[in-house]
Amino acid sequence: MNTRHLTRRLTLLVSCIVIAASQYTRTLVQHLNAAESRPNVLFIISDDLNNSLGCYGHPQVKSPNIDSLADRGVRFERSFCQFPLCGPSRNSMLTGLYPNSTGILRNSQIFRQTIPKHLSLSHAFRRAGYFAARIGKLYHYNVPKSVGTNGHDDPGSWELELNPAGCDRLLEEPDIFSLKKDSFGGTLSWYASPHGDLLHTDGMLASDAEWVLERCAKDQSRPFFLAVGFYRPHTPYVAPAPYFDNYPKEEMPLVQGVDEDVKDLPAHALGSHKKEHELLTNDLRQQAIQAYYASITFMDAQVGRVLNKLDELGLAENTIVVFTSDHGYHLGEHGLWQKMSLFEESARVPLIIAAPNAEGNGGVAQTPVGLIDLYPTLTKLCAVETPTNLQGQDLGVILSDPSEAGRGWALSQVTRGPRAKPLFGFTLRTPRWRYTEWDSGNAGHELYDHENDPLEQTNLADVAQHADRIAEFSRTLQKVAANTLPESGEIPQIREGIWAPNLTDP
Ligand SMILES: [Ca+2]
Ligand SMILES: [Ca+2]
Repeated sequence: MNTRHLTRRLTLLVSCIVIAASQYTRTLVQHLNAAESRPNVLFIISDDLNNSLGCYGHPQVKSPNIDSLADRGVRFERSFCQFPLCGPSRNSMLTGLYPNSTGILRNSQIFRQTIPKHLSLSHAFRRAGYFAARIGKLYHYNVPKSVGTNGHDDPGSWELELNPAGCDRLLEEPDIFSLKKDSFGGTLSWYASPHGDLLHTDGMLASDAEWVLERCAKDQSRPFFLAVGFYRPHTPYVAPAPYFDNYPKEEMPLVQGVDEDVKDLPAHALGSHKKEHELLTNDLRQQAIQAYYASITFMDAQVGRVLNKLDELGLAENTIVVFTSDHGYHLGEHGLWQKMSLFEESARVPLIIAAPNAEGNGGVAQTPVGLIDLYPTLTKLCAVETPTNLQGQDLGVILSDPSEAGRGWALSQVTRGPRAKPLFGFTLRTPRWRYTEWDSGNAGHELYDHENDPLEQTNLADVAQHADRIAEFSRTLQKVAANTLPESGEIPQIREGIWAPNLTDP
């Protein structure tokens, strides 16, 4: 090799080193810049809230604060929980796994008993250096009895936990009307309280959130993940009396034609019916709806306080705001009340994501999405390391362009029958159709055409004209449902004695 050749090779080598070094420096700088400008997250969740909100087109319910958040973010028209019950839904949402992979199919359990090493959403943020705080209900609580405690919480998910309890929990239970004496949480129950907003648990939650935000504004050395879990409109529907005045009882809508509607339904579709609901008169139904709507508007006012504080402190421009609910809620449709059905009213939830500077802000996404999608969406938006086994989709592309189709469907499930050997119901929602199977179709199936039947009153599952469509939906549903299982193919079981998170070997 002559000298000229050697010199050329050396020059090339040095050039490569210089280019590589400059690329490394650039990547490092980009990384550091990204770390410095990492957005905060304000995650707001309401309990048992269906889509009775102004921004979802409800003709009566007043929700000005949530509506204005929808105006500045992306509103998901078709968002669905994965299981219409607090505990299973929240565990799924906060782990990014389907209930069949968390093993949490009931209340009063937590994923640390089944898959203790999995990182929860806020735990992932903590590991990336975020300050993660919880105020109120994020994991399951027995409402109202465990309001004011940690409930069935996961301590490893948070650095700070605040559990206020207001007059609705500490003072007013003797005054609450209930369909079932002395039962408030699982039963229709309500009360127009003489006490003002700030004395109620949700008012105190908002005050606590204001206080935490002030602390975060003062010390911006770390970004924050602040989760605020309001209890209303979960039963008992207790709200300050003036909110009831928005909703004259006689103007509350009553569902008609239930006897005719239920004739084409498999028994399990109505399996969430409760005996005490037979005590309802039209007058009581209207009282219940009035109180439910009043509780929504009261909760909305508290959401407004938190959002106003975020603006006032100058934090809004670098904070992603999420607003959602853990599942929907029936107010008499198909004769059903509350949750645990696979109909639209029970499976559907409001979902608004306002990410600063997202190109789709102000838009509406029509494609079906799920609460399971929140985890990968938020971690990606904040460049937080995401566990590889998450089962949802990153909604980032939809936040940029709400007309993006994304995955194109959402899956929800529920159980019926004995706890030891439950029967499963799965439902698949596409932009136009809902298809439901009970026990893989052995215990009935349902098909609804939302283009012509948004109230799901006509079950088309046995209509010959739809036979091919049903066969195709059935194949898809069974494949999608099988994919909700973890790699082992088995639903994780509760392991006795495990509760505390494993913080040292996650
Ligand atoms: Ca709930
Ligand atoms: Ca029907």
